[in-house]
Amino acid sequence: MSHPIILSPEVTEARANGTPIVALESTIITHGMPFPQNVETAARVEAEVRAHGATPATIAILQHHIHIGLTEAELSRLGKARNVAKLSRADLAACLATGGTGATTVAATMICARLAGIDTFATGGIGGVHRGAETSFDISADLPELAETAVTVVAAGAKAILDLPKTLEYLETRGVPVIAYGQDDFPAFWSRESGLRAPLRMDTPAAIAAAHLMRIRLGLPGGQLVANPIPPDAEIPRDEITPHIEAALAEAAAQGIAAKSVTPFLLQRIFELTAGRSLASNIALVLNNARLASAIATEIALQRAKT
Ligand code: PSU
Ligand code: MN
Repeated sequence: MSHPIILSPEVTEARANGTPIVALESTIITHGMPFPQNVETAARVEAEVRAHGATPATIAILQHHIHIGLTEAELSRLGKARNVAKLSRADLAACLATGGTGATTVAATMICARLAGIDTFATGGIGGVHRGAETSFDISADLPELAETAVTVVAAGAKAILDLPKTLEYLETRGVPVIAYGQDDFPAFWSRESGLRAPLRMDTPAAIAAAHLMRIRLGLPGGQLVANPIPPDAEIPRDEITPHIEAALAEAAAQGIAAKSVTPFLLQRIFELTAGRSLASNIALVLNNARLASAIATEIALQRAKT
């Protein structure tokens, strides 16, 4: 039986021409940013990938199919729609089977990218181990997915709404390479530094591409997390963002927010509490990740052609 996949015309053409493809997630559009900035940002991220020699493939579930690449109309419909399901590994198949509309998280986007033969994926921040996970057991399905699915994910690290030391410990346990790009410190989304040293550091897209291909040669099933620091001019100082994070976490606890609602609730509250500031930074770092992912995808294609 074949996979229920529909490639956009642009992705079909890229496949035919051998143009490198960069996967993009859709939960950042439906649950990570407010309308209309979500649709504008999605279009700008796609344009950034094209400007750097690769083809964007935003992934979402529409009418029983995994869409690899969305048309402009599909993208803006998704960005405006309400009640779009947030899909991770647990709910991807059920949404496809019932014909619902679904946005893919990092975990589900990795699964779909792998099925479509795409190696590289750019996003903003990944899910991780939540603070208080020792009692709530809230660990994002993004983390075990990185251990299982061979896609290189470029993110700006993880948000400080999470427990970053526990997130790094989990990834180490599951054998996921965490590679800081161009620095030693693991970046913390709005901040270039978290105060935690990343387990690995690489300074070029070529090195990241070579490591990706070597994992495949070794038969190692998982992916790589590339942690790309936010550009300096878009950074928000840690003491500025910390009180807003604390406030959002306290509200989530008071309102008993649980399971898959936790991350969207925190993201939305932090956007509201910081007004435009965090959104502008968020957009800048996603564009920055799209550029790096395009360079990595290009290198993977070049190096693969040589072997
Ligand atoms: N973190 C962000 N921005 C996001 C997300 C996380 O800074 O948009 C989204 C991504 O789609 C990620 C998902 O895969 O939230 C993780 O949700 P959860 O913590 O419920 O696994
Ligand atoms: Mn969770």
